[in-house]
Amino acid sequence: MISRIDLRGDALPEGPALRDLLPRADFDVSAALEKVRPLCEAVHHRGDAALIDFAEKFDGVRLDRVRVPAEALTRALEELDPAVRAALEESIRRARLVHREQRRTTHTTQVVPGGSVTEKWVPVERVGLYAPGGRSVYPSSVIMNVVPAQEAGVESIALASPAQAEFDGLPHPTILAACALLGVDEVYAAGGATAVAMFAYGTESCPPANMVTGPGNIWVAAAKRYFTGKIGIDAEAGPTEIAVLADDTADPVHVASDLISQAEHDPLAAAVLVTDSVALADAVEKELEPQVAATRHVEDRIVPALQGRQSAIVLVDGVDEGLRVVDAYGAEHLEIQTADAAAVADRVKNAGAIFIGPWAPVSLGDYAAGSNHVLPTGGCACHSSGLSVQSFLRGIHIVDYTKDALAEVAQHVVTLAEAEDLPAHGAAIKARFGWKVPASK
Ligand code: HSO
Ligand code: ZN
Repeated sequence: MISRIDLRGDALPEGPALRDLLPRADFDVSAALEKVRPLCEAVHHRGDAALIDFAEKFDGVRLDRVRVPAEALTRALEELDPAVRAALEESIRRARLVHREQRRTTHTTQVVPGGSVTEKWVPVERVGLYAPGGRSVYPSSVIMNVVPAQEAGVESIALASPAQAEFDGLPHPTILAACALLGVDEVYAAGGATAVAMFAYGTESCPPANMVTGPGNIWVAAAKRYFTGKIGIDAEAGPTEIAVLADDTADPVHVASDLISQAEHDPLAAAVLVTDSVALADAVEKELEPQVAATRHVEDRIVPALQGRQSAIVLVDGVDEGLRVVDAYGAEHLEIQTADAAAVADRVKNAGAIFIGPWAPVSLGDYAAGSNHVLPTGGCACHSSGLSVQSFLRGIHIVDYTKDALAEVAQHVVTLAEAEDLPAHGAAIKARFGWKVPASK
């Protein structure tokens, strides 16, 4: 069901070579880029008419408008299963608790008397959030995108999700209900790359956005790349990944169930167990069979995900070596199921989110820990973080210097300008002091 990679003894290389030995999905966004270009340009030139044609082609339903009417949002909330409503509300409440504390405050640094730099945090004005609606319909992802944007103070929030033929061309009703719960009333039935294009270019019914965030398939990732530079994006999210660093104290039933939980997302999802215990590796492998047999989405997602080259059990000599492996891998989600799990977690350098011990499975984080589940995949955790309030803020530096404060550093500025062969930069300083630059202190 799952392959093994033995990195015990001399098989564990030093340095960057380790990364090449670790399993990873093929997720070639550049190849998809050429395919999304014509879709994006059709939306640019034909606006809503193109979105309506694409919904017919890809989602099999002819829309009479792209914007979801307010009554449909109200109705979706009224008809929502009360248990689902209660769970969504609790998820929102916890996410708000965590994200509210991420707010940045304006800070002024007094560099010299009379000279200060203030960093002011300003929310992006308008964001477009994307919620997938094909293989996956994730109202939880609506929460994970909307809450940080709202807590950042974004004034204009729009959401797009694919038209569903079985719901008269509206997005999935649970997506609509989640929007209604969150107070998002601007919702569009648009899917994949064309939804990203709608936000990037704007159409008759949807004003353009400054930023697009949200998970999606390879076409969404390719469209985000197509518009990079024109609009802000969160990340080109790839297939979900879980890595578990475990020793012989871990419960194989828990480890197997957590690996399967993320394999359930996609045939390209990755499940990686890193352990120094052959007994645990054997027990987890044994445990996978009955657990996989007892769930859904087996043949189309879980089995190909576990059998794919992106998933493996990696054997190492000890927890220290395991830490080197998980740092080289940079998992989207990393569980630590070892003795002293918190201390081990503290030593991890690269991961999108870390889950400590037996009572913090990734599923908890996916829905109701309060943490965000939009996290860097494909090793991007080595340089990027997950979605947060910070993702929707811009820090603007405000420079405020008096004449004396400028005089104090004027000569240094002129010297550096000359060193860079940019005399006009120096002249902009000299002109303020009658062309005689005061000596720097
Ligand atoms: N594990 C996914 C998020 C998700 N799980 C949504 C369930 N629903 C990526 O972090
Ligand atoms: Zn998940």
